[in-house]
Amino acid sequence: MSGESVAFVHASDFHLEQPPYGLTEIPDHLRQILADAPMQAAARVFETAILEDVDFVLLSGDLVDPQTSGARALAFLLEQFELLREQRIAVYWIGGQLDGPDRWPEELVLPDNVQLFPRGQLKQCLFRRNDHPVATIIGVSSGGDGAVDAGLFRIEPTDRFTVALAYGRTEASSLAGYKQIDYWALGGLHQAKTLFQSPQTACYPGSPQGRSIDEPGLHGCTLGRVDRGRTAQTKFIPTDCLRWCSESIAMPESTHRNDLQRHLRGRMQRIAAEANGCSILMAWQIETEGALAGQLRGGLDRELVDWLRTEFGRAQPVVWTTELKVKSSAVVPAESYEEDTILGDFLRAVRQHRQNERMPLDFTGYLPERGKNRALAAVFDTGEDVSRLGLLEEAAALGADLLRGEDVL
Ligand SMILES: [Mn+2]
Repeated sequence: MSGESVAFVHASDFHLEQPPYGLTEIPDHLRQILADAPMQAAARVFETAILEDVDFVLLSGDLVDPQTSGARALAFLLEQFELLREQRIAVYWIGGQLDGPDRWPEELVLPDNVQLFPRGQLKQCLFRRNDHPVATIIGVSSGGDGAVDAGLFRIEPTDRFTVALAYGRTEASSLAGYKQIDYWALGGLHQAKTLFQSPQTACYPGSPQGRSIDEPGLHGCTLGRVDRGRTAQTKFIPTDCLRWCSESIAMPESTHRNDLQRHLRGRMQRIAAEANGCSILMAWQIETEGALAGQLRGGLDRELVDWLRTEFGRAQPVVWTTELKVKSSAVVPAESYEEDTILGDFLRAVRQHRQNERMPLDFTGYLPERGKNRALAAVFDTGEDVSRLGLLEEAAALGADLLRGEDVL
């Protein structure tokens, strides 16, 4: 490609059908922000492409589930593609789990600047400038099994800058042998991840908008430029309008609540200053023992959440506290497990669940009738051992706090 420069934006996993989730309470002033966040973030991706005057946009799957998103999201995508067409920006799009070519409604005709790649077999496109081929773009929509089939990407070597669009899990070692491919535009991960960089690059840009506390921190897209040779210089561009954060602070057990508040205020001021206009959803964890742990579990936690929300939750930028949890390492004393009390019964039940991993944690009995077979039930379906053990540990500590001193039934 000797001397030709190329610029592009790479993004994936818009998930326009999925609003942010996992908040137990949603204040009125955040409703609209939450509802609009996925589309706003995607709009910023396209804005970036136009402002940076790129040649093409690479979209690596899971932009939208056409079956559940509703018409607004589909109309939005078409509108954005049209804006890019007006600017003569090409779009190369591979389908992921949700947005394969067979799932896109036939009657919604894509503008002619958009190339949606087929499933199952690699397709090769040439990006031309003034009729002169400048870059090769190859890609394939996901076969649905969630992994990149690297074997599909063998092509004849050329001297042009070459991009491969692929969706799903993969590793650096699976892609490193493909010397012909300069930039792997990967999709399917919601957190950004670079597998390798320079001279060749393989990266997942992540979703432009985090959806829950499991997708914390900055979200955005990747801006790439190739000036000389075939190596892309990349830059992460934040696009999220709502950011999930969590912080943990350790406090000695003798800490007075005023000192804890002063500490929290200082951290919140710093978080607000660094938010850069983005709304922040903040989860706190206080690591402490003894007296302070007792006070927090006994209602101070709720008071602090209310105070943090009043002080920072309605300011500009919004820093909304989603939760404040207490974590103490103090173990429940061994003799409590042998007590002939309600606490003893409770702790023995917890211990049984801890020792026998196959014993299901069945919470369905505590769910309202309507939630039993639905989304709410899925939340309690604890698949991972890590969360199971953590949950049981927390249950034991909470039980020891609340049940101590109760007699036998
Ligand atoms: Mn996804």
